[in-house]
Amino acid sequence: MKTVAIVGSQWGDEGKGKVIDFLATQADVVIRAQGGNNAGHTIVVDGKKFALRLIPSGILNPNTINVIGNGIVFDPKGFFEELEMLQSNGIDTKNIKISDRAHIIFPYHKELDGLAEEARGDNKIGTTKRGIGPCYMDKTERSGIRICDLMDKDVFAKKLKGQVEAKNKLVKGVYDKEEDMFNFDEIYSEFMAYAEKLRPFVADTTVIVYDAIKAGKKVLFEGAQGTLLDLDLGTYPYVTSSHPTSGGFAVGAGIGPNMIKDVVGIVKAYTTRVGEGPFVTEQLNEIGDQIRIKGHEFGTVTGRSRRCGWFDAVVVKYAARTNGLTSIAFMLLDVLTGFEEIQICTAYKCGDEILENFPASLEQLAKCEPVYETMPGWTEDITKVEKYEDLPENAKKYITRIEELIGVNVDLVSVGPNRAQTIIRK
Ligand code: 2SA
Ligand code: MG
Repeated sequence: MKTVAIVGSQWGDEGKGKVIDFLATQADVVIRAQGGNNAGHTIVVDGKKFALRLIPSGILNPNTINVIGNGIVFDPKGFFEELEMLQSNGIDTKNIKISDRAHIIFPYHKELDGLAEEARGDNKIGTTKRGIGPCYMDKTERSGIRICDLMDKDVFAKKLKGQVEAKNKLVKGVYDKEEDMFNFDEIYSEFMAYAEKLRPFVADTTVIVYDAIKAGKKVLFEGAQGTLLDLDLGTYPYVTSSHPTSGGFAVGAGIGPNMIKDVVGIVKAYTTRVGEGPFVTEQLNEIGDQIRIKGHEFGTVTGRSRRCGWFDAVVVKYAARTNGLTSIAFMLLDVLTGFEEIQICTAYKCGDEILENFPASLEQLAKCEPVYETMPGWTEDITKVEKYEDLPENAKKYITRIEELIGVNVDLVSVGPNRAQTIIRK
């Protein structure tokens, strides 16, 4: 391992946490470069569970530097809740570095996230309501407030005043609120208290990441969400507002793309998604229910039950191409144990047309039917298998077929939630 990026290759929740946890124990630096506390994974150490949302997964290793990069939208309230949770469990949290360029999530972003969702009605995106979209809106609109602004109380007061006024006008003008919803003094004093506590963590993280890579350190980019939730490449508008793809990690950490050597795609043995939007291989039947129950397919942040379906090779091929995947970690294979037959979607049938590549238009995607290839299933318990050769023949056939379809090697297979339930192939 040198410089490795971990990306979700589907709609998130592919099991990135397990691979990241595994690699984070060896990493010198772990970086989060996009999104915010809309991400979430649970890491288990010595039987103890830690639910992380914003703080990088290297935090459980006292010598690892944990970077919250410039591409992050930073919620100080969420950050301190997580920090206190870790500290009360005796975890050393001094090695956290927060980019002075990261944008800050304010209470009005969270309110606006909820109001926008309500206004969308039947077209709602199904956001996590963490204020992610509205904060990135301010960033791209160039009115956002960054950590470096918060470090200077006069600059901060001026910018915040402007934003509170603008947001009050917005809720009255667009959302028909009769009164102001946001109060400058309240927000100012809450955030000034955060400012002093944040100061020791704040740094130009682009230098830290660059120097670490130049020095040959082991650097891990911890992706959140997944390729199909990417603002540019995902199922727009049912996407998140950041770039959870390998290109996004370079920008979000402030380094050149050629500094990221390996890109590991985390791929679930089937497909899930939370939130709205077309999903070609979705199984709204007992198959979907069986996958959901066996795979515990409920969100770690919002607890929402996930939509489940068969493996979609069109999606993963797209992820392999757009991320430049160099390797695949194949997760949750054990969840498929017991199905007599397993389907792989190899293409989409859209009217008379066969699509090999994932389409841009959701209207077209909604009309697509899956073209399935049927593979024989297996019944053997695979949760204790340690060597690839010892997997049932049909499980190996399933993996080989997926490698052929995607054109990337499966180097890791996960057969259960624990660290030991991981088969490394090379
Ligand atoms: P938002 O809140 O603006 O980012 O929501 C926009 C869409 O993106 C989806 N979304 C996610 N989908 C799956 N996993 C997510 N994060 C955690 C993770 C979730 C979890 O990385 O594992 O386990 O609870 C995530 N974050 C955002 C969201 O559903 C909307 O469709
Ligand atoms: Mg998750």
